[in-house]
Amino acid sequence: MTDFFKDISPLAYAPDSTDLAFRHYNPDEVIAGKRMEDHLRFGVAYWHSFAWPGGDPFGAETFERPWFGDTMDLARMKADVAFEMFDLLNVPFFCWHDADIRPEGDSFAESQRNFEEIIDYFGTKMESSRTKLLWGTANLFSHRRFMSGAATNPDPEIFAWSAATVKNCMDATHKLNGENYVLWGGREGYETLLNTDLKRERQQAGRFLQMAVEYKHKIGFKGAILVEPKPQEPSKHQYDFDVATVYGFLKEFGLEGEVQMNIEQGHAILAGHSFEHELALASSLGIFGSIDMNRNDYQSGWDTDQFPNNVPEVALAYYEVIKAGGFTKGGTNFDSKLRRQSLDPVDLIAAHAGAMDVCARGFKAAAAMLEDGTLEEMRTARYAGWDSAGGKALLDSDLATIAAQVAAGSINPQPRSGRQEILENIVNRFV
Ligand code: XUL
Ligand code: CO
Repeated sequence: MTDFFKDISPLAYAPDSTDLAFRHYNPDEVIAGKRMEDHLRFGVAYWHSFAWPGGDPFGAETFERPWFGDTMDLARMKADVAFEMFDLLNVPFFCWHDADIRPEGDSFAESQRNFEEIIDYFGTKMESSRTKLLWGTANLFSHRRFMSGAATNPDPEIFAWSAATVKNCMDATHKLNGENYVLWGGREGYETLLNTDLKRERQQAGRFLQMAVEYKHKIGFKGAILVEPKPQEPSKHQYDFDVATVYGFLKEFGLEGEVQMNIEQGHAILAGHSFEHELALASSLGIFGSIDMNRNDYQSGWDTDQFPNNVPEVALAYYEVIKAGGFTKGGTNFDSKLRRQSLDPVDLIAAHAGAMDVCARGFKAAAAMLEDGTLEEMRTARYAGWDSAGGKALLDSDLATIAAQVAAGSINPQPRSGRQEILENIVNRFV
């Protein structure tokens, strides 16, 4: 045991508590036939909670964690504290990048040794922990070698280094029985077209993703491969812009059916969409996988990775998740970091507990809206014409036949209300 969380006890479900507790998240409560914990499948992001030092463009580290430093002993202490927090929160999953968990070595081989040692340390800790791995991923964006991209780099040696890194991260995810493997291409894009061969870079990215899928099958990894779209930041333009763009990319490289989406709230907003738009689109394309539930600050217009705190927004997102059939291998990962003034261990616990409660409230509202059924009935009624004989025949017809019918006067459309305010009022009854 470390003493990092020494004054904090495991959090309980205590709806009337004014102390550190869950007031809405009750893992065992059954909703729509399933335990809340099994619906929501919460995950802690190792990087923001344990590796991020609290810097911003104007100031460096504000968090002075006792495990900060580049030794293996400190990496093990970080793991000890992380698993202590997973226990306090009773959280079922966590996620990592290779770079979050091990010190960088002087060579690839040394980094790999460090990484494998920590993966084995995780493995031992997981034997006596209830927290499992939601996903692993490779950090192919922080080190300066990746400044011009990983798979899309103009230098083939960086492609090779990245491929080797992904191989090791997939092996480790497989070893720890991870449920998914994620690829987010933060620097798979460009700063200026003046120095960029866009066509070549997209080909490299496509081949790289094919290699990851081939390797998954080679090692018998049963988890899902997930791509996480984001339009920009850190690159000015990123190739995995949004769900629609990634779908086109998967089709181009023959990967539809092999790859699903990890959709992040803040990334959807950066792309000019709502979160629920991205979720609904992925579901309609059959590529919905998992979510990163963290919001941006709407004034700054940047990816601030804050813990969720807006119940109505979260409710609309889970509404789409439930309609998509819910999570199978995916879950709700908090890719969220504290504000840099939130220095204390209790801030870390309160941030997660509050986020879990917000998600629980949103999820319950979403399940109740679906159970009530009015929204779905009104949507179905809006499209009823398409279920009529005439509506069905239309799509099998042709322009000339349709034109003749319209000219004969048998088709005479009348505008009908879209009922948006009434629908919004219905949502408001549940949130
Ligand atoms: C960055 C981001 C990443 C991915 C994993 O915006 O969301 O943390 O989730 O690489
Ligand atoms: Co993310």
